[in-house]
Amino acid sequence: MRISSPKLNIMYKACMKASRSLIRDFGEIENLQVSSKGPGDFVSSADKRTEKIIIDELLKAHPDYGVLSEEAGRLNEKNKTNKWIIDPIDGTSNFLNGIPQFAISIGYEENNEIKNGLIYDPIKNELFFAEVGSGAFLNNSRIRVSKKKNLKNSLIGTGGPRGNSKFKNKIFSEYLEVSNNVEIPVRKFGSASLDLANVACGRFDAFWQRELSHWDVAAGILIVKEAGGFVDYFDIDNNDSKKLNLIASNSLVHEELRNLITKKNIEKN
Ligand code: 2AM
Ligand code: CA
Repeated sequence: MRISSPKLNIMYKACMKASRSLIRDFGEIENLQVSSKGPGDFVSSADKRTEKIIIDELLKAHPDYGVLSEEAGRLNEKNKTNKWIIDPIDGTSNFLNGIPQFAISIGYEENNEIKNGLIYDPIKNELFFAEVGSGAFLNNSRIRVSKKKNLKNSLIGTGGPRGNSKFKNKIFSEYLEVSNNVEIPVRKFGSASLDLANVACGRFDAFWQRELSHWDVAAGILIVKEAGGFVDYFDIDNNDSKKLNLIASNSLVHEELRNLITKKNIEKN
């Protein structure tokens, strides 16, 4: 692996240690699915176990750094300068159902700017990573976003809504609008971090999703940008800065996708 940055090295080690336990847990889920008990609580304990390994390793290297993580919330809140942003299992529903599409996502933020990002798919053994200003990589190779020029021929991913979303109608109408303007059906793979990784390496031409959290996308945003892509936000809710509505794509189809999603005749609630 061509990781020369000290920060990425720390993130990589923490991720690899956690992924060994995560892979074991995933194997166990496949067994539990055929048992009468079902996976149930086991999944949330797998989430917590993975998270603990990652946080312990990251804080071993920098005990005073802040942490924002999906299950554990915030740690070391006094430190406003340095922060690890962690999603121990992104794609939890896939994981729970034995579907091999989930990832560990770790971002490092300094003075509110994401400096390093790493997304690891332990099933495909694919490691996506980037350091600001140094390009984006998949395992040993440099990656770039696609060169697709027209949205019509693009392969696009999206996600959501959750059952309790207040924006279900909006989300469905955006989905319809985009679907009516592309030839290849829109994909919903259920792991936002891997969707962003797919944009970064050119498998997807674009991705959009509402109501994402910082830990879902911190690493992915940097990786897409470092791969030459565009990331921006739509319909920003000033009352809820924790929920991100994101568009990520190559720069060539960005405007076209953005226009469709923000079109005036789209359902407003
Ligand atoms: P999770 O698996 O860690 O919960 C599914 O569409 C993808 O979006 C997953 O990466 C999921 O993360 C993430 N996600 C986060 N918040 C979501 C929301 N409010 N609705 C739908 N998906 C959400
Ligand atoms: Ca997530």
